[in-house]
Amino acid sequence: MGSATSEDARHLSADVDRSVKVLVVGAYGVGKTTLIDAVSEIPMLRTEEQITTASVGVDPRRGAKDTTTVAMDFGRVTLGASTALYLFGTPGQRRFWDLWAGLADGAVGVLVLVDTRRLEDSFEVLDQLEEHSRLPVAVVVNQFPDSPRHPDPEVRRALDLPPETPVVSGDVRERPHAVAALVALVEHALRRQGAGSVAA
Ligand SMILES: Nc1nc2c(ncn2[C@@H]2O[C@H](COP(=O)(O)OP(=O)(O)OP(=O)(O)O)[C@@H](O)[C@H]2O)c(=O)[nH]1
Ligand SMILES: [Mg+2]
Repeated sequence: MGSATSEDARHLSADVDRSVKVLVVGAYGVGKTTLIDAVSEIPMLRTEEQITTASVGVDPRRGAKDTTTVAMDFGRVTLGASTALYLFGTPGQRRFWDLWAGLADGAVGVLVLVDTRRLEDSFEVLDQLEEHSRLPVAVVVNQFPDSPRHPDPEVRRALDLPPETPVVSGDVRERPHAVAALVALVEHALRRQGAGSVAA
Protein backbone atom coordinates (compact mmCIF):
# COMPACT_ATOMS: atom_id res chain seq x y z
CA MET A 1 0.00 0.00 0.00
CA GLY A 2 1.29 3.46 -0.83
CA SER A 3 2.72 5.65 1.89
CA ALA A 4 0.09 8.29 1.12
CA THR A 5 -2.82 6.18 2.38
CA SER A 6 -3.04 7.73 5.85
CA GLU A 7 -6.46 8.00 7.45
CA ASP A 8 -6.72 11.74 6.63
CA ALA A 9 -5.52 11.47 3.05
CA ARG A 10 -8.25 8.95 2.20
CA HIS A 11 -10.91 11.64 2.43
CA LEU A 12 -11.16 13.83 -0.64
CA SER A 13 -10.33 17.39 0.35
CA ALA A 14 -13.18 19.92 0.23
CA ASP A 15 -10.80 22.14 -1.80
CA VAL A 16 -10.91 19.77 -4.77
CA ASP A 17 -12.76 21.42 -7.62
CA ARG A 18 -11.38 19.48 -10.58
CA SER A 19 -11.35 15.72 -11.09
CA VAL A 20 -9.48 14.19 -13.98
CA LYS A 21 -8.98 10.66 -15.15
CA VAL A 22 -5.53 9.50 -16.21
CA LEU A 23 -4.57 6.25 -17.90
CA VAL A 24 -1.28 4.56 -16.96
CA VAL A 25 0.05 2.24 -19.65
CA GLY A 26 3.25 0.47 -20.54
CA ALA A 27 4.72 -2.86 -21.47
CA TYR A 28 4.63 -5.87 -19.21
CA GLY A 29 6.38 -5.42 -15.86
CA VAL A 30 7.46 -1.83 -16.43
CA GLY A 31 6.08 -0.64 -13.07
CA LYS A 32 2.51 0.60 -13.68
CA THR A 33 1.01 -1.02 -10.59
CA THR A 34 4.04 0.08 -8.56
CA LEU A 35 3.57 3.73 -9.59
CA ILE A 36 -0.12 3.82 -8.67
CA ASP A 37 0.60 2.11 -5.35
CA ALA A 38 3.34 4.67 -4.62
CA VAL A 39 1.07 7.68 -5.06
CA SER A 40 -2.44 6.57 -4.16
CA GLU A 41 -4.09 8.24 -1.17
CA ILE A 42 -6.69 5.48 -1.02
CA PRO A 43 -5.92 1.78 -0.75
CA MET A 44 -5.44 0.99 -4.41
CA LEU A 45 -7.62 -1.46 -6.24
CA ARG A 46 -5.51 -4.06 -7.98
CA THR A 47 -6.31 -7.12 -10.01
CA GLU A 48 -3.12 -9.12 -9.71
CA GLU A 49 -3.10 -12.79 -10.63
CA GLN A 50 -0.32 -15.31 -10.45
CA ILE A 51 1.55 -15.54 -13.70
CA THR A 52 0.45 -18.73 -15.37
CA THR A 53 1.97 -21.14 -17.80
CA ALA A 54 0.07 -19.20 -20.52
CA SER A 55 2.76 -16.58 -20.09
CA VAL A 56 5.66 -18.90 -20.81
CA GLY A 57 7.46 -17.77 -23.92
CA VAL A 58 5.26 -14.68 -24.07
CA ASP A 59 6.45 -12.68 -21.09
CA PRO A 60 10.17 -12.03 -21.33
CA ARG A 61 10.46 -11.07 -17.66
CA ARG A 62 8.64 -14.14 -16.37
CA GLY A 63 10.51 -15.18 -13.27
CA ALA A 64 11.38 -11.61 -12.26
CA LYS A 65 7.95 -11.24 -10.62
CA ASP A 66 5.17 -13.69 -10.05
CA THR A 67 1.97 -11.67 -10.44
CA THR A 68 0.56 -9.55 -13.23
CA THR A 69 -2.35 -7.14 -13.70
CA VAL A 70 -5.21 -8.88 -15.50
CA ALA A 71 -7.91 -6.18 -15.59
CA MET A 72 -6.99 -2.81 -14.10
CA ASP A 73 -5.44 -0.86 -11.25
CA PHE A 74 -7.20 2.07 -9.65
CA GLY A 75 -5.98 4.77 -7.29
CA ARG A 76 -6.41 8.44 -6.48
CA VAL A 77 -3.99 11.28 -5.85
CA THR A 78 -4.60 14.98 -5.23
CA LEU A 79 -2.26 17.40 -6.99
CA GLY A 80 -1.90 20.88 -5.57
CA ALA A 81 -4.91 21.52 -3.38
CA SER A 82 -7.65 21.29 -5.90
CA THR A 83 -7.06 18.68 -8.62
CA ALA A 84 -7.94 15.05 -7.95
CA LEU A 85 -6.45 12.50 -10.33
CA TYR A 86 -8.16 9.18 -10.75
CA LEU A 87 -5.54 6.75 -11.98
CA PHE A 88 -6.45 3.77 -14.11
CA GLY A 89 -3.63 1.30 -14.72
CA THR A 90 -3.79 -1.13 -17.60
CA PRO A 91 -2.52 -4.69 -17.87
CA GLY A 92 0.86 -4.88 -19.62
CA GLN A 93 0.58 -8.33 -21.12
CA ARG A 94 -0.11 -8.09 -24.84
CA ARG A 95 -3.11 -10.42 -24.68
CA PHE A 96 -4.99 -7.91 -22.47
CA TRP A 97 -4.37 -4.80 -24.57
CA ASP A 98 -7.92 -4.81 -25.97
CA LEU A 99 -8.98 -3.54 -22.53
CA TRP A 100 -7.09 -0.27 -23.00
CA ALA A 101 -9.70 1.43 -25.19
CA GLY A 102 -12.46 0.97 -22.61
CA LEU A 103 -10.23 2.12 -19.76
CA ALA A 104 -9.19 5.24 -21.73
CA ASP A 105 -12.76 6.46 -22.04
CA GLY A 106 -12.99 9.95 -20.51
CA ALA A 107 -9.28 10.21 -19.67
CA VAL A 108 -7.46 13.54 -20.13
CA GLY A 109 -4.16 11.88 -20.92
CA VAL A 110 -1.95 8.82 -20.85
CA LEU A 111 1.19 8.27 -18.80
CA VAL A 112 3.43 5.82 -20.63
CA LEU A 113 6.02 3.98 -18.55
CA VAL A 114 9.19 2.97 -20.32
CA ASP A 115 11.97 0.58 -19.34
CA THR A 116 15.18 1.44 -21.18
CA ARG A 117 16.40 -2.15 -20.76
CA ARG A 118 13.58 -3.16 -23.11
CA LEU A 119 12.96 -0.08 -25.20
CA GLU A 120 11.63 -2.11 -28.12
CA ASP A 121 8.61 -3.14 -26.01
CA SER A 122 7.67 0.54 -25.76
CA PHE A 123 7.58 1.00 -29.54
CA GLU A 124 4.63 -1.38 -29.66
CA VAL A 125 2.92 0.43 -26.79
CA LEU A 126 3.31 3.85 -28.43
CA ASP A 127 2.16 2.46 -31.79
CA GLN A 128 -0.92 1.02 -30.14
CA LEU A 129 -1.71 4.41 -28.55
CA GLU A 130 -1.15 6.30 -31.77
CA GLU A 131 -3.48 3.94 -33.61
CA HIS A 132 -6.32 4.00 -31.09
CA SER A 133 -6.20 7.27 -29.17
CA ARG A 134 -5.69 10.97 -29.67
CA LEU A 135 -5.05 11.63 -25.99
CA PRO A 136 -2.06 13.69 -24.82
CA VAL A 137 0.84 11.51 -23.71
CA ALA A 138 3.74 11.93 -21.28
CA VAL A 139 6.57 9.40 -20.97
CA VAL A 140 8.21 8.38 -17.71
CA VAL A 141 11.43 6.40 -17.89
CA ASN A 142 11.31 4.07 -14.89
CA GLN A 143 14.88 3.65 -13.70
CA PHE A 144 15.70 0.19 -12.42
CA PRO A 145 19.12 -0.25 -10.77
CA ASP A 146 20.56 -1.94 -13.86
CA SER A 147 18.87 0.37 -16.40
CA PRO A 148 21.26 2.06 -18.80
CA ARG A 149 21.05 5.80 -18.10
CA HIS A 150 20.18 7.81 -21.20
CA PRO A 151 19.57 11.56 -21.20
CA ASP A 152 15.89 12.34 -21.74
CA PRO A 153 16.49 13.88 -25.22
CA GLU A 154 18.09 10.60 -26.29
CA VAL A 155 15.03 8.64 -25.12
CA ARG A 156 12.83 11.13 -26.96
CA ARG A 157 14.79 10.54 -30.16
CA ALA A 158 14.83 6.76 -29.75
CA LEU A 159 11.05 6.68 -29.23
CA ASP A 160 10.47 9.25 -31.98
CA LEU A 161 8.36 11.43 -29.70
CA PRO A 162 7.01 14.79 -30.83
CA PRO A 163 8.72 17.81 -29.23
CA GLU A 164 5.72 18.69 -27.05
CA THR A 165 5.56 15.27 -25.35
CA PRO A 166 6.99 15.54 -21.82
CA VAL A 167 9.69 13.00 -20.93
CA VAL A 168 10.75 12.54 -17.30
CA SER A 169 12.95 9.96 -15.58
CA GLY A 170 12.77 8.56 -12.09
CA ASP A 171 12.18 5.59 -9.82
CA VAL A 172 8.40 5.22 -9.70
CA ARG A 173 8.60 3.48 -6.33
CA GLU A 174 9.49 6.93 -4.98
CA ARG A 175 6.35 8.99 -4.49
CA PRO A 176 7.91 12.36 -5.49
CA HIS A 177 9.17 10.87 -8.76
CA ALA A 178 5.81 9.34 -9.56
CA VAL A 179 3.99 12.58 -8.68
CA ALA A 180 6.38 14.60 -10.87
CA ALA A 181 5.55 12.36 -13.82
CA LEU A 182 1.82 12.79 -13.25
CA VAL A 183 2.18 16.55 -12.92
CA ALA A 184 4.09 16.66 -16.22
CA LEU A 185 1.27 14.76 -17.92
CA VAL A 186 -1.60 16.73 -16.42
CA GLU A 187 0.07 20.11 -17.06
CA HIS A 188 0.59 19.02 -20.68
CA ALA A 189 -3.00 17.84 -21.03
CA LEU A 190 -4.46 20.97 -19.42
CA ARG A 191 -2.24 23.21 -21.57
CA ARG A 192 -3.67 21.54 -24.64
CA GLN A 193 -7.16 22.22 -23.36
CA GLY A 194 -6.21 25.80 -22.39
CA ALA A 195 -7.42 24.87 -18.89
CA GLY A 196 -4.84 26.26 -16.47
CA SER A 197 -2.38 24.24 -14.46
CA VAL A 198 -1.84 22.31 -11.24
CA ALA A 199 0.68 23.03 -8.53
CA ALA A 200 2.24 19.89 -7.05
N1 LIG B 1 14.24 -1.64 -8.72
C1 LIG B 1 13.07 -1.24 -9.15
N2 LIG B 1 12.08 -2.15 -9.20
C2 LIG B 1 10.89 -1.74 -9.62
C3 LIG B 1 10.64 -0.42 -10.03
N3 LIG B 1 9.38 -0.32 -10.45
C4 LIG B 1 8.84 -1.54 -10.30
N4 LIG B 1 9.75 -2.38 -9.78
C5 LIG B 1 9.56 -3.79 -9.54
O1 LIG B 1 9.35 -4.34 -10.83
C6 LIG B 1 8.30 -5.27 -10.81
C7 LIG B 1 7.22 -4.86 -11.80
O2 LIG B 1 6.31 -4.01 -11.24
P1 LIG B 1 4.74 -3.93 -11.56
O3 LIG B 1 4.37 -2.65 -10.90
O4 LIG B 1 4.01 -5.17 -11.21
O5 LIG B 1 4.72 -3.79 -13.13
P2 LIG B 1 3.44 -3.63 -14.06
O6 LIG B 1 3.86 -2.71 -15.15
O7 LIG B 1 2.25 -3.25 -13.28
O8 LIG B 1 3.31 -5.10 -14.61
P3 LIG B 1 2.08 -5.79 -15.40
O9 LIG B 1 0.82 -5.35 -14.76
O10 LIG B 1 2.34 -7.27 -15.20
O11 LIG B 1 2.24 -5.38 -16.82
C8 LIG B 1 7.85 -5.34 -9.37
O12 LIG B 1 8.50 -6.45 -8.79
C9 LIG B 1 8.34 -4.05 -8.74
O13 LIG B 1 8.64 -4.16 -7.36
C10 LIG B 1 11.72 0.51 -9.95
O14 LIG B 1 11.59 1.68 -10.25
N5 LIG B 1 12.91 0.05 -9.52
MG1 LIG C 1 0.45 -4.15 -13.18
